[in-house]
Amino acid sequence: MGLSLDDLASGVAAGERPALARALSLAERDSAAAAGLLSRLADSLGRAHVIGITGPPGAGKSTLVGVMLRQFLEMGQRVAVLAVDPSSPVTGGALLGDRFRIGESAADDRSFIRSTATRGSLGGLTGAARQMVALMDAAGFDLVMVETVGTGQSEIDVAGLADSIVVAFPPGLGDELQAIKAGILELADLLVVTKSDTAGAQLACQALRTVAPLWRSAPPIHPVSALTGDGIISLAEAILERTRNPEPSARRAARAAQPAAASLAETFQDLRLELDTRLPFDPAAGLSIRSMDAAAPASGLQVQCSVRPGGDAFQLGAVAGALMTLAADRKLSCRIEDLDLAGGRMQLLLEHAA
Ligand SMILES: Nc1nc2c(ncn2[C@@H]2O[C@H](COP(=O)(O)OP(=O)(O)OP(=O)(O)O)[C@@H](O)[C@H]2O)c(=O)[nH]1
Ligand SMILES: [Mg+2]
Repeated sequence: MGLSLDDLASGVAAGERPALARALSLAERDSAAAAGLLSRLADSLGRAHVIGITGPPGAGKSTLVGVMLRQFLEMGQRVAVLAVDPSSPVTGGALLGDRFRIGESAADDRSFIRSTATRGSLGGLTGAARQMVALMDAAGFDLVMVETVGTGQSEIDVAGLADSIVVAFPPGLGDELQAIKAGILELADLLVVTKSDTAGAQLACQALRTVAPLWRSAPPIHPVSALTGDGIISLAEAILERTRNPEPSARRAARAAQPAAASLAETFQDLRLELDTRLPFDPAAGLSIRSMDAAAPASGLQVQCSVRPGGDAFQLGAVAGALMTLAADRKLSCRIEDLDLAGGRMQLLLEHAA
């Protein structure tokens, strides 16, 4: 209490844990004050590699984050974790064998775990969560891991925030769910099949391998088990490899760029053309993609997609995924408003990102 923003900023920049904890609470309750704090921390921003971890409820994200935290610490990294709307805590302990345990004191010095509840009802990441990630970055962590549950909008948000996007995919999802998740998969830099110790994990890997080449850059697939530790080291190495690769910051810069002054309708025509050159759609599916109310650009653009009766409705997932990525590249958001796989219809909404 009574600490000035200047004092708080220097505490955060010096990596002092109490200052960081206080700054994070400030971001949760007063975004204007947090913005003032972040403006004082401008010189300390942009150094951390932000890892977004998303995926459907119960995929094993929190468990994975806990295991990865310990693995990264063992690799000499300083790691902060932000769990957004967690339904289970990130502990890193519950499932792990001894070989993944490290001294608690070492973990204390070089790691920081925080949960936050977002106020957004759509499951999107709030400004507060973004500010919290920036504060963790300013505090000098090498890596910031952000866990968000995959409900739709949050993946798009995390995509704009993260340098590496990990999508956790549990074994045992049926065909239908797979198609819905296709939109999420398109955003992935790394696909992880969790719980590789369980039956069905191999099938899930196979299913992903057949789907992945549809995306414009097929992400690598990592089967991992938090229970046995299998695959954890190679996943951690793959992520660290990305921190050494200049592509992520270029991508972040591209995403941070100002949106073009084009109208949504113009941009959609653009997206539509690009989509055709990116995705090898099966002509037999009789795919139609069109925008509805181009006359009212301010309120977002409705996009209707359909396949002909008996056509492969799975293509709708591919369309959604591709449009989401192309939209994100242009600082637009694209989300699924309605999906009727049986009827072969899908409705998307394209908007300027908040
Ligand atoms: N067998 C096995 N079970 C796992 C593994 N990882 C996680 N689980 C179990 O899967 C369940 C869900 O794990 P969580 O880590 O809470 O999943 P989550 O994706 O964070 O879940 P939400 O935050 O609720 O979306 C728990 O019962 C875990 O113990 C694994 O590698 N193997
Ligand atoms: Mg969780």
